[in-house]
Amino acid sequence: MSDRRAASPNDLRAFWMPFTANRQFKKAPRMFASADRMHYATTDGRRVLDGTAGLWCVNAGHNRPKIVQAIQRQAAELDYAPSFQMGHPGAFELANRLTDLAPEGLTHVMYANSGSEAVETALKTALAYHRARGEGGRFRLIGRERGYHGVNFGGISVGGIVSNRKMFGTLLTGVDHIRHTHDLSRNAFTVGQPEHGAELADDLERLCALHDPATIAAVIVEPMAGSTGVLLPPKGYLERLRAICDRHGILLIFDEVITGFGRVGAPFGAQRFGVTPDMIVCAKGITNGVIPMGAVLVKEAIHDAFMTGPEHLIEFFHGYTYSGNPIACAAALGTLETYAEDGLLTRALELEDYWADALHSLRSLPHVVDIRNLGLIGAVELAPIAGEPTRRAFSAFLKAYEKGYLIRTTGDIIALSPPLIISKAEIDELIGALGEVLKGLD
Ligand code: PXG
Repeated sequence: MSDRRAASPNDLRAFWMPFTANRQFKKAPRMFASADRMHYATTDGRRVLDGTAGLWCVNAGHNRPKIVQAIQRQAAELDYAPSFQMGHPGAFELANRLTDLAPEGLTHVMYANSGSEAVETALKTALAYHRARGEGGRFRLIGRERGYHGVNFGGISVGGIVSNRKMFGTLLTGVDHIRHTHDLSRNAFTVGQPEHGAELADDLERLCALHDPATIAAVIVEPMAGSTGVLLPPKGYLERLRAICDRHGILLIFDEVITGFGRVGAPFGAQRFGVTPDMIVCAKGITNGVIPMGAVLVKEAIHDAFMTGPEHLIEFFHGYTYSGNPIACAAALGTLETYAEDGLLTRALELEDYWADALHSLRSLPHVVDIRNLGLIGAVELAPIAGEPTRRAFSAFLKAYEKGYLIRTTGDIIALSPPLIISKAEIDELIGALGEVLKGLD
């Protein structure tokens, strides 16, 4: 080990950590020093099983040679190339590979550097698409309660997580939200997609009636809401949303930052759920989390609507310094190769029943009010401690970490999303440990 890795940092003040209880963390830091396959190693020399694929992104597990080598090679060969008015082969190659994986009809790719940026890209594309077609009166964007679409202004405006919105003023205008689909009274402890709630899609008709559907540009939803605590689409719900969008000429955007790249047992949630949106937003698993990257996949007609006017003119005034960054593209190509070689884009489906059985075995443990699963995603919802929301789940997170397991919590919901290379024995181990943690909670 190098000194830098072995030494424990002696001053933690300067780094203001994101989405973190900073004061709590800095009193008792949790530091990772290295990672391989299913495990992290901490700076104090312990092994931690990664029950969350980092932050839902390390789908192929850590330290995968194809990805590491692709990055090393690319850095030495072409470290950076401008993406405005210039190109490099990797960006085109990756776009082709992504459209090969995507549902039919999604034929073009724009790059960003995170899920949040990809969301902004999709929302702006929707507005500009309608305007390019002479329907500039479609200016409204519709999201969903409890939706998470990153942390930039467009994303938090269409997003529906109160704590991510309330500090930030007026947000975007012309935004409204349909209801979320979480309904414990009818769907608690369902294995897989819930039976009840397809009719909640009709809430979009309510907003159409309220605003005039001809003013709505796009609806954005996560096909399965991840960050808010794993809310699955009721059977028939996404189909119904698609039909309403079609009826009114509204674009449907799936935010697949979490559901993309094998997490739900298919390359994209769109394929798992059998519903094709007009745009797919993705990030995270696109590079196995190793290098920041996001992307938006769009339908042919959306792209084509911009390809008018004199050919020397820029068609869409949008993009980032790092759009299609060569090292990110190389990482993504190495990632897609790894997924293909290991069959990871469908492995979650193969493991789904085993995973569900293990997870649902926790049903009768203290404080558990619901268990949800799909692909290699799981959630255990706990009853909150009266007057102290989030404390119970956070204490489960800390206890699990002490035992050598990384889990995630949001509110009083524990979310699991292990790398797709997890073995059955490791599933047993992870769920067994979580069971022990739950038994010990106040
Ligand atoms: N859309 C969705 C659906 C997401 O889940 C983003 C957009 C934003 O991506 P970036 O790359 O800008 O963070 C996300 C991110 C968690 C967790 O534990 C989830 C996310 C990020 C961090 C933690 O639920 N989702």
